Amino acid sequence: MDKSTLLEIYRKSFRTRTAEEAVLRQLRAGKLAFSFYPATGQEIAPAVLTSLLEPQDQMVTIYRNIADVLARGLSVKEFVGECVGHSLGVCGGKGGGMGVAKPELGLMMSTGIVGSSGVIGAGLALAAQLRKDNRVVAVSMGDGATSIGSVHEAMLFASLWKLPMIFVIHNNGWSESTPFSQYSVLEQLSDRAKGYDMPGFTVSGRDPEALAQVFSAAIARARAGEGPTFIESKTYRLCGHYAADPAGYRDKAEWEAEKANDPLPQLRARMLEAGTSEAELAAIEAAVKVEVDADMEAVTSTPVAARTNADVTSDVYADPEFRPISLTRPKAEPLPEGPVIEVTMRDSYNNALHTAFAEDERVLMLGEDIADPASGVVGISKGLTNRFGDRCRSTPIAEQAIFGCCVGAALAGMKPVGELLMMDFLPVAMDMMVNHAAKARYMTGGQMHVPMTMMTLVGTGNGAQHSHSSEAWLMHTPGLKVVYPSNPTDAKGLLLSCIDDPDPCVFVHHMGQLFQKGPMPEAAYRIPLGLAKVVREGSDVTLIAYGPTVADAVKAADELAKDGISAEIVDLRSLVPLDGATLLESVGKTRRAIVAHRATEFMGPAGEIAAFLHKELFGRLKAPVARVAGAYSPVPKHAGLLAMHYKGAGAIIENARDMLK
Ligand SMILES: Cc1ncc(C[n+]2csc(CCOP(=O)(O)OP(=O)(O)O)c2C)c(N)n1
Repeated sequence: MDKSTLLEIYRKSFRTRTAEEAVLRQLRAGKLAFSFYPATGQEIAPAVLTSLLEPQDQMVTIYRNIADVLARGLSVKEFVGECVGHSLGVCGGKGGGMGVAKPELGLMMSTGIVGSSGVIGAGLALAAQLRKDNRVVAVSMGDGATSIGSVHEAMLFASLWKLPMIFVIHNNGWSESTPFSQYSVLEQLSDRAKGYDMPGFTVSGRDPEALAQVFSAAIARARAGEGPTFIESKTYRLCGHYAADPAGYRDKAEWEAEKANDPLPQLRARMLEAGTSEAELAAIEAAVKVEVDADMEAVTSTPVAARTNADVTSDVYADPEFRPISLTRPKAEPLPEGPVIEVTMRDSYNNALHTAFAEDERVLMLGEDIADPASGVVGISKGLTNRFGDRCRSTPIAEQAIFGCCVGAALAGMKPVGELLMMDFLPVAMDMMVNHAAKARYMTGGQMHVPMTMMTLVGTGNGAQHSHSSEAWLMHTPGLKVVYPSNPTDAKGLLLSCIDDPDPCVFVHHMGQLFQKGPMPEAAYRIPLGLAKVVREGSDVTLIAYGPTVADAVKAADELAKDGISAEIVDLRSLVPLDGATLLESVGKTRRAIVAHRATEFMGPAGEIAAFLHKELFGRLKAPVARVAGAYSPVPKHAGLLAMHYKGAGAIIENARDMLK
């Protein structure tokens, strides 16, 4: 290694250590307060890695990120400011230390969810591969993280698709307070790579030359399109898990011995032995201390900029004015002129996907069995692979990686669509949707966004684990949008809007509707999210429905008309954002409302809608808002039980008659 490179590695490592010590001093003095995860003893590997990466390369790091982000060039002020939640922080203080990102430096995300850096990095690498932009993605994580499933999913995807990425495992001997020997059956973690046919290396994290050798080879391999490498950098965590951790769980003598063997002074000593002068090192150290002191002084002495109530809810969605229930309707363009064809819901989804793929090269689709000739279990992706190649890919059965890749690819500026075969599998993908897709914009203070779409099917009638409608879980997550169409015209327009949308969207569709036919304009068009549709006008009661319950409402309205009851039907189309304006207009007129959905009634969407109507129309309603929804049970297989689980049109009719008695 040439002298100037080694000096730069020393400078970076020393800078991390100096910043860390300065933070610890301030924490102990009570001048700063935050959860701090020092990387004492782990500074050298990030310094080496970042001196080999190119400016276009990207990194995804974890909560113990100080060494990674400072080595990549983040200022101490930006890092410490963010950790404290200061407005000087790189994300304006919204993310905190676990949310550090600066895309101009290739720092795409830090995550506090152990192991998730792997699948997100795989998505960034997939984008790099599809765009052929000569970019390598390095993901870092701890040794403990290699136990979690998503890391294995990431390794499989990376190896299978030869993604340009590097897994950097900082094995510091501890997973919180659990020593390596108590959770690993392997002596060296790099052996995990064998299971994925990936080169794996274990190297001393205190040896710049050895690290540079494996990192250079891995970077070259990734850039050449040969795929990922797994590198375990062996160190010892010289600090507690967090700053104030007394680490009483570990052997004192062992800890003292490791401290005496601190890699940083030892590197310094070796450099002196090899001919670097004391003056050269002292000059580097003095400059670093001046920089760190100035930045720490800035954080401790600059007042935190005042924030407003509006700042709490900005950076959740692209639109800073976004409200989950909107009182202003978005503007809709008229449907296009030209041929209108009769298609099934399935064909309308397929048509929308073909339109999106043809219009924009950034659109891609991932999911199980979706490539031609299978074209998905229900055929939604038919013809996409034949026409657009591997932008539409079948994946292994690995929902964390499917949606992690969607998050990563979206962070890189792609517009991924991930298919979640059935909504019952949502818990498996939930970390990616809830902790990453939904929170990325907020945690990065609006620097990053995740324009991805999850398409998911409900109601297969195949029992408790293949039929449940869980849209309320998603609606309860700030940062996600949720839509649910009821007919082919809306399905195409809403799906195209989801794919265009700068925020993560979930597009829910129902098995019972898949082969229902209806008209659909052939040309491309969009239907804005947050715009409900009055399907039928009426004066006595408003039936509020979405997806398959719109058909139930129509059936009920036909029956009620025979009794002389005039029902208005509102098809919500979009659940987040919810079109409060249309709801108020309709229910303000009829003064009675019934909300119908197949999701569980308790804590379901209808509860929120009822609360909204009761508050806004207090004193004007002629009856409490009624709900027709799923029973408080899993969805049964037995047809008779199923009919009682969600009672459909019959219950809507009964409630309306009761209200109008
Ligand atoms: C999914 C998840 N589970 C548990 C935790 C709690 N947790 C935070 S750090 C940590 C230990 C991680 O150890 P390791 O991956 O070795 O990284 P290190 O802290 O040593 O850098 C755990 C279990 C978490 N943040 N995320």
